[in-house]
This record gives sequence, structure tokens and C-alpha cells, in this order.
Amino acid sequence: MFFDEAKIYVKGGDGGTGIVSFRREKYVPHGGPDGGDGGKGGDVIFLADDGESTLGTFRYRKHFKAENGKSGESAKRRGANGENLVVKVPVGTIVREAETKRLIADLSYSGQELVVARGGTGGLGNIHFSTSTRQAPRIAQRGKMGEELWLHLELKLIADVGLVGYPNAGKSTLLSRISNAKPKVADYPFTTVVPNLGVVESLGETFVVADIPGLIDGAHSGAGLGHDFLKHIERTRLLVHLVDVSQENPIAAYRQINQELELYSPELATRPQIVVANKIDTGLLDAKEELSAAIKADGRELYFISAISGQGVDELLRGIGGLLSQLPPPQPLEPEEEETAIIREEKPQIISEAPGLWRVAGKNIEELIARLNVYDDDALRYFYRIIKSQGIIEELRRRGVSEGETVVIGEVEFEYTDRFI
Ligand SMILES: Nc1nc2c(ncn2[C@@H]2O[C@H](COP(=O)(O)OP(=O)(O)OP(=O)(O)O)[C@@H](O)[C@H]2O)c(=O)[nH]1
Ligand SMILES: [Mg+2]
Repeated sequence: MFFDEAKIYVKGGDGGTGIVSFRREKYVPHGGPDGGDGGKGGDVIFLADDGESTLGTFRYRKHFKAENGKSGESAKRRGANGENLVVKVPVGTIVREAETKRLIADLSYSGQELVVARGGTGGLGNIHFSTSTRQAPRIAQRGKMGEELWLHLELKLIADVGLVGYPNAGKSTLLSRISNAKPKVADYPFTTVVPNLGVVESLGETFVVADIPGLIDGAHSGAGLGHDFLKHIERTRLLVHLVDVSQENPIAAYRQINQELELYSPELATRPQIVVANKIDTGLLDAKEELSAAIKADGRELYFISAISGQGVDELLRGIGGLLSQLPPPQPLEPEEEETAIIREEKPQIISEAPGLWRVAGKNIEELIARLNVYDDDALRYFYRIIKSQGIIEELRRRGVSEGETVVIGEVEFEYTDRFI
């Protein structure tokens, strides 16, 4: 089984908590605030790596969470940042938001990095909350939660050259001869069941060749293994089409494979293509002239080689290198912008849930309040200032709130009082 799709969960580390602390010095009974900030949570980062060729890593492991930031410390010391979590993925991995299928990125070259979930910023320590009237603030902030989301990953290999042909044509033999790859070679069809990538160095040029399972009649609609793997040659610049000349009718084989390509994707059928007559060492090619004429009529170049003995292979590599240098580099997919929803600064809603029980609902205010560590009157005053600045107090009063009634914002519950206003 070849894994070229996965659904995974990623989460950046939460920001560390800012703390409440005061300086302690010998003859100074009440030192000033010195509580440091929390550290930033780590990011989850994808790293496209040549060494990875499938999404198999994600078969069993589906949750990826970066480290949380550490809490702040006294003496204004900032908490340590959480470690980033680097996850290697193959080149050609297309990253989408699972729910909306929005394209986030197409990781198209080795070494490319992508932050998929940012860590939260650390909370502020109490050093930030002192004012002229509040010299000893007992307020600090919790860190922000790290981003979290589900991703859909799809691998569509990116290579310069895609090898196509019937099973047993000698594609893997050729790849093993010209590159560092060690694909399995055997004298039966469908030896190759997963794509192999090989890096070829020839005359100072380097290019990547993808060897896929052989195609058979009906491959475009799923016969053999073809259907699942044709997508892995969609992102190549050049097709190298191997025809086994030791078999009965090489011209028919050549045409059949091209028809399969055409039926799968007309675009793929017009991709530049070099044709390779393989196994010439068998000496069985009677219709050499006929084959040459057919290929020439299609406007394609034809090479005669023996992948086993190496005969003609250097010339073929020169031909491939020459053609590649004229072809534009592959274009990665362009990420889609996030839906630009009409940004409405949402106004908090005040809901009377029961007599004497009020709920203030609103994403921003809930988040702000949730991050506050409330310790004493100072903190409450600060808290009142925030909700007052948002018009919440005014609205509660208009609706008839009275002293001592309960107000709930997110997870925080407090008694309403006029004392701080
Ligand atoms: N005589 C001869 N045999 C060859 C040559 N190239 C490949 N073969 C043989 O052909 C058989 C198939 O070779 P593979 O390289 O596995 O063929 P493939 O196209 O990768 O086949 P699939 O993976 O099944 O699609 C093996 O037995 C090879 O040794 C050649 O140039 N001459
Ligand atoms: Mg093979």
C-alpha cells in the first residue's frame, strides 16, 4: 500500500503563563512587581524533504503537538519558549485545511518549510500591570492557546521526468542504471507497486526521475495499478516512454500507452515525450524502420537502448538533459487566500439567562477574560475597566442589572458590583 493521502491534527504549543511576583530585598518590605512573562508556545512546522517519498508516517501517527511555553519566573525572568515540532513530509505534498479543503501550500522543493500551526504567545507577567495608582498589581495573564486544526495532505510527486510504459518494459531497470535508486526489477509484470524516485546526474545536470508501476489497457479508468499512480507523473516536465522491442508489436504498445494517457488526461498526452526502444540486446527488433517512422510522425524523438547492458543510455541521458533545459520548471499550486469574511468587530451580546443571571457572549471578550488571572480587587478593577471600555457595563445597567447578581463571561463568573465603577 502506498500512502499518498492523510488526515492529521496539528496544534501549536500554548503560550506560558505570566506570573505574579514581587521583588524581595532585605530592607525593602514591599518590593515592586517582578513577575515575568510566559514563553511562546512552539510551532508545528512541515519540512519538505527529499528523503521522504510517501505519507506513510501519517498512517499511525495523526496528532502532532508542539511544546507549550514555560511559565514566567520571578526577577522578571521570561519563561522558556516551547520547542518547535518539525515534521518531515515528501516534496510534492499538498496541504489543505481538512474541513474547507482550502489549499494552504504546495511544498514543492526540498528544504521548504511551512508553519502549519503557530504557538500561542506567552501571557504577561505582573510587571506590565503596574500603574501610578496600582503599585503592587496582582494581575497576570495566561498564555494564548496555540493554533489547532485538521489538515488534509495529498502527495503528488514532483519530478522532472516520468517513466511510462507497459509492465515489464524495463522502466525500473533503466532507473537503477541511471540513478542512485534501487528499485526492484523482475521478469514479471507489476514488479513495481509504488513509485520510485531517483536522482540522475549527467553531464553536470541533475534531475529527478519517477518510475511508476506499468500501465495496461484501461489504466486510465483504474485497470492494473495505473489509475492511482498516473497522478504521480502529472507533475513532471517530460515523459520518457519505454517500449519493449522484444515483444510482438512495439508500435501497438506505444500507441496503446499514449491512448491511456490521453484518456486519463489530455493535458498529459501533450506533455513532451521521448520514446525509448528498450531491450535492443535481444536483437528481436524486425520493424525498426517502421517504429522510427511512427514515432517521427508524432514529432517525437526515438532512442534505442539496452537498459541491461547500458548500450545507448548515455545518448538518451544527453537527449533528456537537452530537452529538460528547454522546458520551464514545474509550477507549484498557488495557495488560496482565506475566505475574506466580512470582518465585523463582533459586539458582545448580553443575554438574560435567568432572574439574576446574565451572560456576556462574544469571542473577543471571552478570550480576553479567559486569559486573565484574577487575584484581588486590583485585578477586578482592571477587569471592570476592560468590560466598561467595551460598553458592557452600560448595557448591563440599561438592562437592569443590580448589585450582587451573577455575570458569566465564558468560563469566568463574578458578582456584579458598582463598587469599581
Ligand atoms: N534483455 C533485456 N532485458 C531487460 C532489459 N531491460 C529490462 N529487462 C528485463 O525486463 C524485466 C522487467 O524489467 P523491469 O525493469 O522490472 O520492468 P518495469 O518496466 O519496471 O516493470 P513493472 O515494474 O512491472 O512495470 C526484467 O527481467 C529485466 O531484467 C534490457 O535492456 N534487455
Ligand atoms: Mg518497475
